Amino acid sequence: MISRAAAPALMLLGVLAACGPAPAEKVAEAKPPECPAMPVEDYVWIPGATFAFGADAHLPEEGPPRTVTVPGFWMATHEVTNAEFAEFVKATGYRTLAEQDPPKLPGAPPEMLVPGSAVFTAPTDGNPNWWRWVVGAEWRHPAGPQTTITGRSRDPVVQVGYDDALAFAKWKGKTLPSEEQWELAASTGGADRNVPVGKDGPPRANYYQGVFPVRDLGTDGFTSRAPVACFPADNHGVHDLIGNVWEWTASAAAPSATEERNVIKGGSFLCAANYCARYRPAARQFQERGLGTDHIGFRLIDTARPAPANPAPDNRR
Ligand SMILES: [Ca+2]
Repeated sequence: MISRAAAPALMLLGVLAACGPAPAEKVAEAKPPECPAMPVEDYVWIPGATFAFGADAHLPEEGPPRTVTVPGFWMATHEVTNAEFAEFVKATGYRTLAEQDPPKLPGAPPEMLVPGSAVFTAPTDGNPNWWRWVVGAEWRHPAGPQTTITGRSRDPVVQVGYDDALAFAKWKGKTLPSEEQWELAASTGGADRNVPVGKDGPPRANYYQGVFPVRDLGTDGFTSRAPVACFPADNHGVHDLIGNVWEWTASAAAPSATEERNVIKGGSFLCAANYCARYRPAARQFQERGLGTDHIGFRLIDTARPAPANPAPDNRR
């Protein structure tokens, strides 16, 4: 795998430093809402189905729809948390990609030759970039050395590359969902195909209310990651498939100029109606395997566990 080559290259290409010269507005931080207790079940059965993968495509890479058949499987009810990832690191001594020196690319700025990762920052008058390479950003310090996960053990782990997610999955004896498995779960779980609000209006997922990237109103209670399973479960009992953090899937995408890529699904707290709107089951993005960010995490599936004795009938759409 060509791992950390992507980040310096992307910075040089300007991909991580996207457009958007508008100044950021300060939004008062409200006290985050209390979250309900964690789900009782770690995994729930997602009945198999033949369904329209890529239905309701809004963007070119999402369509055209095609019929796929996915057997049933067990899916984690929540995204992998900082606490869970910390157990893994404590047990194995694992070091994530963001903690390792990136490859030395000719012409890369010196600050990119030391460990770091990509961090979202609302643009300002002085710096119009959305994504910045932050030295020292890694899973324990998601937005850089001055930030911490202390007190955030229930937040989804971020700043993990694809191989980091795979290593965790292997340690747990589990795996990552394919894109088709993920989309089956989201679409049959009742995820809305539009903005994720309930009938009476309140947000049903952690996404971005307001005009991205300048003003996140935080109507849903969070202007960054939310603790996992703080928002209501879907029909299957799965939380946060939509919003909170993007989730790695095991499905490969066409490689970029610099690195292999995989599909990520679900959108994140940065998805707004005026911009990416990728909080839909069919939405997908392609992410360099070696590049975690502060809005990409993952969840596991268990393919070794037998199907329940009396599973619900297959979903049909
Ligand atoms: Ca939010």
